[in-house]
Amino acid sequence: MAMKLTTAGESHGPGLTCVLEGVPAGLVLDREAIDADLARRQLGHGRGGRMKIERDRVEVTGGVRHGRTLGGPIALQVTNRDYSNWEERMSPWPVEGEVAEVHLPRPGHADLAGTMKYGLTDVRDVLERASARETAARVAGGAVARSFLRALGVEIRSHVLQIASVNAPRRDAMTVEEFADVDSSPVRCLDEDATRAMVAEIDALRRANESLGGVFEVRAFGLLPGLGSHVSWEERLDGRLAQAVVSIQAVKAVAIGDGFEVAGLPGSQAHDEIFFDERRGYHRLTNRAGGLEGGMTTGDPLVLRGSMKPLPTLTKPLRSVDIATHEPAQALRERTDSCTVPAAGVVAEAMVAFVLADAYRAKFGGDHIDDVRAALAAYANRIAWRR
Ligand code: EPS
Repeated sequence: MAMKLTTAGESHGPGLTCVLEGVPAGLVLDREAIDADLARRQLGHGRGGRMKIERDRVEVTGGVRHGRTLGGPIALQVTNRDYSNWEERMSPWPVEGEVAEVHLPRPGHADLAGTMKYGLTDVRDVLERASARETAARVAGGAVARSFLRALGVEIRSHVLQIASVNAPRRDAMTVEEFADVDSSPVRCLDEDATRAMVAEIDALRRANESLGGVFEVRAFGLLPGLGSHVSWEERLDGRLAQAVVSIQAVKAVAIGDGFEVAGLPGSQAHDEIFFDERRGYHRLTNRAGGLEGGMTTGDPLVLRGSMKPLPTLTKPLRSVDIATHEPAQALRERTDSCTVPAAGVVAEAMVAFVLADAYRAKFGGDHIDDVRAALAAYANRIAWRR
């Protein structure tokens, strides 16, 4: 059984939809938990005026009855409150008045390649779908995947490690409990000094009409060894996770475990030696691999970082070209966020949740959540998994 997550919707259209397929029947869903993830995605110092308009909440229009999944596709909707300000410009149907086209592609956005590829003359026909507003739908679907994983003992968390030039100290082993207060930091960073410096950096660069990128980290706890597979490239979980996280708007790189750092180490210091004792079974004292070896989980926590470029919509725009006249022009200037790294961490949790949920579905099958639990218990017993 494979899972599938599909989103539809434009940034200023009527709303966003997520259809999630492959969730077993009998899973208890909590509407507040889905809404809590949607609200967490709206957080973060550096968001723009749009977040004062939206109050993202989920409407479930399929696949769930009385708080339990039915085994069919789950349809989730998030309304765009801002649509009321864009009804004429974004109506799905023809309108009476003239709607001016946008002809000024932003460097770093999908605008130019998108208009060329799809044969469009209005940049808005590309930017509306390319916008990171779409991630609200991913987070809604990811929250369902997260509920499925939670039923199997898996928890996913994220935090911010870097915003522009400010770095928080990287930590080695962490527990789920250490993330308890992460959303109370205005930049979702676990280090107080770094939080203060990040907020100051955002304020300073925003005043200078700049946008900011950074690095977030996602960790998943409670995974069994052997999710994913070494046998073919498509089944390698590291590849699937990297694809899912790099697909988040503005994310340019993913590191698993010590990712880029291991490149500079001798082999003797780059791996996690294997030990065995009766109480713990197989175990490691380090986790440089970030919980993945040979495209499979090792049973240690998954550790993954994503690097985000500074957002390409700038209040002091870069040089571009008018696609109607080919004359030099300044890129489109729109209301925007200056920094969304804290939100990107929440979106990455959702994408990681989806990929891990899919890996559990692939490995354990089952039509009802109890079938999945039974298959998982039999496997844990076969491999004598002790954690
Ligand atoms: C975005 C531009 C901004 C962001 C938006 C992503 O929207 P607007 O153009 O309406 O000001 O706020 O993100 C969201 C709406 C969201 O929910 O995250 C962009 O160009 O990608």
